[in-house]
Amino acid sequence: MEYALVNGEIIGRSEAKIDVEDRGYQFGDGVYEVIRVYNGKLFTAGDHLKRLVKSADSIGISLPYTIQQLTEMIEELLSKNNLETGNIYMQVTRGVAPRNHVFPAGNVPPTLVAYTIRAVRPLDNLKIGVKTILTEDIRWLRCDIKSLNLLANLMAKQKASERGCFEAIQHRGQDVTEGSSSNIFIVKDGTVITHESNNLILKGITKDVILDLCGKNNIPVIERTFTVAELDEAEEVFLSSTTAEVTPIIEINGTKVNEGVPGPITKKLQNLFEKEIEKQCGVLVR
Ligand code: DCS
Repeated sequence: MEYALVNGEIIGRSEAKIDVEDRGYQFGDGVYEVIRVYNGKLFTAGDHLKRLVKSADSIGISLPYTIQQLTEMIEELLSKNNLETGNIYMQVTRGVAPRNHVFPAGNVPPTLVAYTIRAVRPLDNLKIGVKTILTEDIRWLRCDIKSLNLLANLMAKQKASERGCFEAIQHRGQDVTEGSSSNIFIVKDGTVITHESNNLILKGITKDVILDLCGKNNIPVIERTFTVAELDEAEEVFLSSTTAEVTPIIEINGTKVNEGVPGPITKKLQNLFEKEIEKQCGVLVR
């Protein structure tokens, strides 16, 4: 039997019920996280939970649990579900109230839901790389909040999928922002470049691990906005996310990057990233 966490209680997943007037369901009025699990252990969970609290705070939802309590609850969930390799999906909404755009008055408790998803590592993508398209970023101006409102991201990803591609790289005018569900990196003159973490992108936990790994391993790195022209001319391009790790990008809008093979700096970072996973979660089965 699979279990889910609903408002602090672990119950059978099929018993979990959400009210039709839950504001997450009606308005997308909430925030979420996806946390990776390797060898039955949480990877970078503290950072994800901190970001969850920060996202919630920034839309005026205060979580009735500490990070310690949240950690204990999801650890219990993954052990009850015997999750070895996969993801924990977690979301918090502003709770249940009669439908009204205005936030409910009084002490409406937020709804907290978490469940587990079995998912092996994307080994083919990691080895071969993925194809992408470019698309205009039509999202709002608070992309730093991990909001449940993902329509623009879904539309971008769907467009990529219909063209046989894995990801859509978004740009605002001439500036590249991020993927529909990932951060984007280029390598130019041997330097790794990725968009600075401001309101236009999500400050990826994987991105931060990569920046840290670059720093510790003498790989030149800079956080700054880069243009579509720089993307087109890049020596290497890769994306990062909790589920995609460090994935090489080998094609953009039908044009090959680095002759269609993962580049040396991307491969080095993949290696360092795997070592980081192993440091936190134990040896990976390859
Ligand atoms: N940018 C966007 C828009 C994202 O949705 C994500 C992650 C990222 C960047 C990368 O952030 P992390 O490194 O912290 O994962 N999206 C999650 C999602 O919706 N599914 O998997 C990861």
